[in-house]
Amino acid sequence: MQILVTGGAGFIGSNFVRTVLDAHKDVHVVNLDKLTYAGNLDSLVDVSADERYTFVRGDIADREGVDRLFTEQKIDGVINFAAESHVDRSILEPDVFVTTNVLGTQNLLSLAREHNVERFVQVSTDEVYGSLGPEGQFREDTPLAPNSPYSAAKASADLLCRAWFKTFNFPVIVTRCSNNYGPYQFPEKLIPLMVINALEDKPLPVYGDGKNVRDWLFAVDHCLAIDLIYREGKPGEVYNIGGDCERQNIDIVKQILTILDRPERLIQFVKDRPGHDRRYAMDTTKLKTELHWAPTVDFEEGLRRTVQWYLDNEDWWRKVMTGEYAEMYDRIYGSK
Ligand code: NAD
Ligand code: TDX
Repeated sequence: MQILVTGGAGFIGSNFVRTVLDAHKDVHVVNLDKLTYAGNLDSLVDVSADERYTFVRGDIADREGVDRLFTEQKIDGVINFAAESHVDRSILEPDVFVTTNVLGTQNLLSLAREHNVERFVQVSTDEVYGSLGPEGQFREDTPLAPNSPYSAAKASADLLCRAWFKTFNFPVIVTRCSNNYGPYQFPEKLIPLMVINALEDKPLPVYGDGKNVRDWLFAVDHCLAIDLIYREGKPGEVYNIGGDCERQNIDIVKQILTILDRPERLIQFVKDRPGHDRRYAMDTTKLKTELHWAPTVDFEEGLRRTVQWYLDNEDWWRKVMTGEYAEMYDRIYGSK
């Protein structure tokens, strides 16, 4: 079986490529990635020589390029991770979020259908449901109410997937996962950004009152869920994935400082993110009861492993924190 993984050089995609090659000896993976600022082949050095792995540089929104790929390679299934993924960037530069997350997904769906691909998993997010108050959880039938340009673009792609199933009977499954953390995450996201700033003795910028809640899942557990859903999920369905692990941002930041033995005076409360969703929490009953999935790494253990990974892999993160990173950092935090 040969699968096309898009965005495989990113955080979750690279964890997925490794997980799937480890788990299934009969699987070949083609990784199509544009290598934006977030794509990094250093995250895949350990699999790059595997004969079951092929890398193709390209854009999911490029019709000719993707058509050529489907013509040259027999692709049985697609797992679409490729996206612009950072909410703060979507507030500053929304256009590319629509181009990649919406038009890119539509291009992939169209060409996958033309080439008779048998399975398509769209990797989506809990953010499409919007924001929760203090009670309740998102279910698969919770109405979509995205609040950021990022989540609006992801929700649009989810709706295109729905249409491809309803109109064309194309076998698409949508997965919606909560916040991931773990090795290889780009240091613009909360956990790696705080770890690296703490290591460098820089201020840790906490938005608003720091009491926004996210539901955290170790990335490999997300990857195992997607692999299971790819194999056993029902076409046309949506599956929530989450860690049953709600934490306030401020508590995570303090936990990181404790692990690193750094002082809390590094914490700096800054201007809130516009449209900042207050709380996310996922009801994962469907995935647990129908496909018997459960997370394997608990948060405290996963956070320790993640912090240790950044301590052990300074070369990896120093390389990605070059010119573009510093410029974007100033644009996001300079105004806060
Ligand atoms: P990431 O930003 O780390 O990686 C994205 C990857 O996609 C990069 O390798 C990038 O080069 C590639 N890419 C971007 N535009 C492309 C294009 N036009 N064509 C081909 N490749 C392109 O993102 P991530 O955190 O690994 O997220 C992966 C997917 O999971 C995304 O679809 C995201 O919406 C979803 N998701 C992420 C989280 C999370 O907490 N990170 C949670 C739920 C869902
Ligand atoms: O500097 C920061 N300070 C801060 O307080 C950053 C970067 C974040 N935050 C807060 C904002 C959020 O409440 O931390 C929380 C997590 O922020 P991010 O890491 O930016 O993630 P989030 O906005 O929750 O979105 C993530 O989870 C869902 C991913 O980036 C998305 O791709 C995914 O779909």
